[in-house]
Amino acid sequence: MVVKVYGPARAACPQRVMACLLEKGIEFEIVSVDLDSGEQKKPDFLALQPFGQVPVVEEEEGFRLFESRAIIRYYATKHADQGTELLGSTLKEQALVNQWLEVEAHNYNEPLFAIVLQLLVFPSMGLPTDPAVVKANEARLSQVLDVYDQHLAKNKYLAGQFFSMADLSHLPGTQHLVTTLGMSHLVKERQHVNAWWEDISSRPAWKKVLQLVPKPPE
Ligand SMILES: N[C@@H](CCC(=O)N[C@@H](CS)C(=O)NCC(=O)O)C(=O)O
Repeated sequence: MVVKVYGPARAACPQRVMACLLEKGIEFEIVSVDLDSGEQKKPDFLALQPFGQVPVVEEEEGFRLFESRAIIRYYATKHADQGTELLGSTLKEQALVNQWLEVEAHNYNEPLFAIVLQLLVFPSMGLPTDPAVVKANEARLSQVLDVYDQHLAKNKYLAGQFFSMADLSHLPGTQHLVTTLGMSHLVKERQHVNAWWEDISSRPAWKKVLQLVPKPPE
């Protein structure tokens, strides 16, 4: 089975899916969607994803799914017996994995995405950024990371002592935070968050995702 992943490899949400497929050892091909020209809002793509966003995955027999976190849950479950175990092995572990996946989607990603919009998306569209919005969301994210730091002082990974899709889901956003957003201090100044980030970002699957991102022209 070769899974088609619609989305540029540089975009965070498709990267979440690619990291999962690589951890699970599932073969995939990237079908590029040109977000800069708005291809995702054109009828052909809207037929795949009615909200006009990437990623979408498509299996050979035609099954399609969108929403990156739904996709990683699906493949972690469908292929539970191959590759890295991402779900947790008991009901309680699975509940904790889902809890932290929700925390990532809401508490963590929301302020982070607001900063991405201000510092990356708006400038690329020629729109002004609002430093007050950046500052307010940096403060929100900082408070979230304080909670993470306390939690990770007692737990190697978010759901306990095992790497899971909850940790994996943080990879694309945190990569932006420490590189393109220039906010690596938010990670580095927190001992336990920093150790966790060093650990999860050095996983071979994540390194491979980063290798798939086309380099910007010199
Ligand atoms: N909740 C969705 C969010 C999807 C999303 O925001 N995708 C972005 C790329 S990371 C996108 O398609 N941006 C272009 C647009 O919204 O027009 C998911 O996790 O899949």
